[in-house]
Order: sequence, then structure tokens, then C-alpha cells
Amino acid sequence: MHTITRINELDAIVIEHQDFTARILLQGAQLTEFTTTQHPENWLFVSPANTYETGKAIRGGIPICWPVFGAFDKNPEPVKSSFPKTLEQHGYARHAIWTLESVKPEKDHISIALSLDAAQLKQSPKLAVQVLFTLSEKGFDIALSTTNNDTAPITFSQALHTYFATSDIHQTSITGFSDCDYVDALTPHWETKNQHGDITFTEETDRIYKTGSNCAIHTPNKDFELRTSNSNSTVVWNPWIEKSKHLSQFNDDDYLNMLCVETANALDDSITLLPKQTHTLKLQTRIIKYRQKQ
Ligand code: TA6
Repeated sequence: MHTITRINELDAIVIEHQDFTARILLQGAQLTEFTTTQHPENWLFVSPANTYETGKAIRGGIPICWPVFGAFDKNPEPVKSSFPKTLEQHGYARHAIWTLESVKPEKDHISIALSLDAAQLKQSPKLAVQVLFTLSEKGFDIALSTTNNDTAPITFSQALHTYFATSDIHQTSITGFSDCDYVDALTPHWETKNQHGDITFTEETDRIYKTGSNCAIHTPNKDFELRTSNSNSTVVWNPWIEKSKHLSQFNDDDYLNMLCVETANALDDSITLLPKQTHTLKLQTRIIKYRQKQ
């Protein structure tokens, strides 16, 4: 059911079930591949430019941005005062080697738990995080639980930075955010704007929507449904033509076949934990419609 394999410098858990397959890198507890018998193409985008080197972020799959989302200085004051100012973009979780806690095969699904402890990594403050993947022929579910093991309140931000695959970004849209406010991260002062109708892609897009509502991603040959819990912010990102040329681990034309829809707790939706409190961010992804390839 599961084996540990190596991709260049990185170890990965490979799941081979009769109804689904998956691959999770121990570095970053990063799900990079998920397929089902009914939908055998990787549901996730992973750039062919990745080199799978220790300490290098992998572009694709589901990077876990933790214990901060985005650039440190763009976080709210309570987050900035909880962490050292040297914290890198999207935090340290995606570069760290997570501990494989358990692999529990059941009849029609498998649960895989991995954990990371700030104290063990000599990071402060003392937060601990566990990610639980529940995989089945229906799709993948993720629960990201953070516990405050320190003695003072901690405010943190996070995101499941999911790269979804599409056969053509020009024929891809997102429904579920109409009339929702969003922060446009491409404006100098991160202006707040309002979404009119479906989200479509015609240029670089980098937005933090002020909702965690369920949404649907419509691609030429399949529609994904995303259901979330304990999230009131969703990041939508596509680097488009110019930014793609300057991104590491990414080909110039990769923007044509990916979009990030990130289940988050970002900006005003950052989370404050009292000592011993736990917060769990959840995402459930299903394919709700598919069209045979033309
Ligand atoms: O989630 C959107 C974003 O914050 C973009 O601004 C872009 O920086 C993207 O993440 C990728 O970040 P990375 O650090 O992986 O290059």
C-alpha cells in the first residue's frame, strides 16, 4: 500500500491503492501527486523544472505555508510580533523534513499523518503542527492542525498553497467568489477590490479573497469542488508570462497549465492561539464534473 522512495535528494511516501495513488514528499509534507482510477491524470500541477534538492522549495502540489503566509512584512502586526523578523516567505515548514507519524489503510481510504515541532527545529515560538491526509477514490482531504506549546498567545498565518492542474488557463475559471472583496497583491498598497462574476485569467493574478467559502474550479476537461473549514481567506494566483520567466523551479510556459487556489488563514484571518489551544484548517477536494478529452 505504501513505500518510501527517493526522488533525487528527497524522500517520498508513495501510495498505491487499487482506486487511487499519491506521492507525499517528507520535505514539507508536500502532496505532489494524486490520481484516481476514474481521473488518472495528476489532479495537481507539478513543474517539470523541479530538481528535488534538499532545502529547495518544490513548485507544485500543495506546499504548506506555515507558520506564516506570504512575505513576513506583509503580515498583520500580531503575526509580526509573534515571530523573528528573519522568517522567510511562506515560513519554514515547506523546507523542513516532517516526521511521518502514521499510515492507516482502511477499506476504501488511507490516512497519513505527518508532524513538525518548532522546538525540535530550534525555531521560536513553540508551535507544533500536524497534517492529516485522507485519500480515497473520491478525492483528497487535508486537515492542518496547529497547537500553541508556548506560554504566551501566538498569532500565525498559513495557507495550503494548492497548485491545480489545467489543460488550458485561458479556458479556466473559478466560481463562488462573485461580489466578494479581495486584496490585490499586485497593487502598490494592496488595494481592496470587489470581484464581479467568475474569476478568469488574462494576466498575472495574485489576490487574497476575504472568504473561505466553498468554490469550484472549471477547467476544459474537469471541474474541481473545494470545501473548506475554519478558513476565511482564499488566495488565487497565476504568475502569467513575465513573472513565470523569473520563478525558480518553473518553466516559462508552466503558467498555461496551473492555477493556485489556496485555502488560507491570511491577513485579517490570521489565527491567535492561547497556550495549549489548537486550530485546524481543512480542505476537501473532489472532481464534480469531467468531460472526455476532445
Ligand atoms: O500565493 C501567492 C504567492 O504569495 C505569490 O505572491 C507568489 O509569491 C507565490 O505565492 C509563490 O511564492 P514562492 O515563495 O513559492 O515563490
